[in-house]
Amino acid sequence: MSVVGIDFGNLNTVVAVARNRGIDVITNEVSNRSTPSLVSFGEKQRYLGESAKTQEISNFKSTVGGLKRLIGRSFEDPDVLAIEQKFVNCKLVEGERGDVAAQVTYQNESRTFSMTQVAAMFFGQVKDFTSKEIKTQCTDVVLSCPGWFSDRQRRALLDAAEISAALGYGITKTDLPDPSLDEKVKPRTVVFVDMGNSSYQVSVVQFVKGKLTVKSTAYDRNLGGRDFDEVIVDHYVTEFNKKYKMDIRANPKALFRLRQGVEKVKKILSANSVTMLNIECLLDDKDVSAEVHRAEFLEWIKPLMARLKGPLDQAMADAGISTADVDFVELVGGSTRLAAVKEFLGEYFQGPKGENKISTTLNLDEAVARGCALQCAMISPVFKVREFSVQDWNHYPISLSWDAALVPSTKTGEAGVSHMEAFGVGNAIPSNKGLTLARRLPESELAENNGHVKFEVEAKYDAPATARGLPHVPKDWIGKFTITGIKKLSGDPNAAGEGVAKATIKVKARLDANNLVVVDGAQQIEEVLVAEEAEKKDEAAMETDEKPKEVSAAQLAASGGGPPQKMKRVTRKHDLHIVVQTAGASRELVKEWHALEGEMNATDRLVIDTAEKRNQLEEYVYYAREKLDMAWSDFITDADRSTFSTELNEMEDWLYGDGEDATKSVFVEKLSGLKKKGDPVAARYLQADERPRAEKLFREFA
Ligand code: ATP
Ligand code: K
Ligand code: MG
Repeated sequence: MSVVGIDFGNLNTVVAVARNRGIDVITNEVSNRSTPSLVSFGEKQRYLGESAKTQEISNFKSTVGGLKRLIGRSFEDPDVLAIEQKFVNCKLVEGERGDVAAQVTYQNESRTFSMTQVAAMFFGQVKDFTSKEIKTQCTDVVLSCPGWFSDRQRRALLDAAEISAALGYGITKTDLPDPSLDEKVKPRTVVFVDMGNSSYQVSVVQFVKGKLTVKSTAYDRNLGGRDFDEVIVDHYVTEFNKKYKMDIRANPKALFRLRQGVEKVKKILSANSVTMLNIECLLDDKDVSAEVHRAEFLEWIKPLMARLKGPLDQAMADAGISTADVDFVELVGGSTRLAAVKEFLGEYFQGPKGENKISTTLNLDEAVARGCALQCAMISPVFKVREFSVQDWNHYPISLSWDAALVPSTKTGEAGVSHMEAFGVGNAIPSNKGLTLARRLPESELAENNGHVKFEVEAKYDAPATARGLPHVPKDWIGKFTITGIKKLSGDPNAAGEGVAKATIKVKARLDANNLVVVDGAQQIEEVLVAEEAEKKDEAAMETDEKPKEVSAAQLAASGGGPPQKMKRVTRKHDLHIVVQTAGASRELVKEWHALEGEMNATDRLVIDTAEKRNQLEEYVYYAREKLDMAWSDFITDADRSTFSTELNEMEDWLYGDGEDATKSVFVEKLSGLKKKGDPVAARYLQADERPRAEKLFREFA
């Protein structure tokens, strides 16, 4: 059993595992503590993570990045082409279900993969190196997910986790702090500021012993390190055009290389006041260079720096605190290394005596992954974690609605009410919500539907969500829950007097730990007056909810009941069936993608295995040739040696000629053919070599 946290970053992904002695960051197959979030589609195979990074320039248009930004986005989202396409080298197109998809060349064919699929490919690789490192299957996983993600984006992440198979417990969680903070047991107000490659998030968190409560969250989902790079890029595109007469924007590869060069410059400028930007053969074989000063960089980034304050003010206001109430500020994400950002935050939260509240207790690159692993440990049944609970904060208002025409007045609502805010801004996560609704049961509809009718409840984002930064969600739609099996019950008093029967329905809605709306309970409620005797018999047949209540004579008289002492009011209920439709991919589609992923994975493995077998054959050719000349020479006849040697030479020629594209089984067969010749010689040599040693041993022990 393993308990793993994955910080799925737009640029880098970090994995942590919870173990009995604490939480460790896992290194990947090349021993790095973070892995590029990239997938590259090749002629024969896919390259994932680190190996995709090495293909990024040579396989430019078929290397896909921006997975986190693009997963679960609809193609009609205006940000996709206006913002995201700028940072992604492959072509973005509309895929299944209107989702964003990547168009690439894979196995010499043009192929389209949804971002859910591409993310699943990447998660598969993460799962592989993690399983290797922890020496067990990667089973329970918590994936990080920015608080500003919509329901659609969250569901796509979970779908991707499912497609990659082993992430069976794929649960998302907003960024959580490192568990070590819990050691500071006094109630504390901590502000987490996370700025990574693509977005900026602020959360106000209160720690009380054993409990973390998120007080507010605020975001600028389009402000991150890549935007700081872009202002430098803009500057040098213009300058190099003047200086070297080159149109960098017209050449995507050159633009990408400039962006890479500029990112280095940006990092250096956090510690130095001046540095050089040098790129060899940027365009038309021309090298470019420029001296970049921190002062000018600060000037260029002013418009970006001006955007830092808004989310901070908003978070303070939503939490109902002032900066004076903040004990310390924890920085997370690579871009909080920017000197300008750090200084700004220091000043914003500065204490009355000029204290700097910026704390560096966390490893800013690994804190999120560690928090995810901790969260995973908390929800995993087999892992014992010290009492620690987390209460999250709902960022977008969510409402439930139903068809007003079908719902006349109920006990809890007014006539014609068909909409309610179910989970407002700041609502705790997780949390439950009960709804009591009424449904008319027209005889004609009952007759048409075999005595059963249905009732639909829809979940949507409420209008203010957009102002709070909700990414484009088609029709603000979250999900539809169709409650079926509603029938006309015998003694429903609602039926009396209106000419049309009415059913009372109780719906249980909840905001789950993933911030997803779940409707997983619905019951039809019936209140009936029954004679005490009849009720006892009835109880056996039907589940009764409440204890029978004493009913006043007046009430009974009004309802036309019999003698007061003999009657009881009883609530009966029966469970209704719920059909759920969400913004996630359908079961069938997830299955189809899962199967396709399995095939592509098998192809990759075959390609890798084939290369390995080819290598083994090649190595054996060199090994046997060397041995024939030296160690084996006395153990083979001259004639045999010369044929074997010729065969080895021919094999070498074949390897670099026709054998280049041979299959795995051909390599295996050829290797075993050579070994059939070589092994007996090797055996004779070994025997001869060992005899004197054995004799020596024998003498010593005799
Ligand atoms: P996101 O959180 O947006 O999904 P991510 O988690 O992949 O992205 P991080 O790994 O936290 O991002 O940070 C990467 C960003 O940090 C890059 O844009 C990088 O340029 C920037 N960065 C890293 N080191 C420094 C530094 N020393 N100075 C300035 N920026 C830096
Ligand atoms: K990261
Ligand atoms: Mg990040």
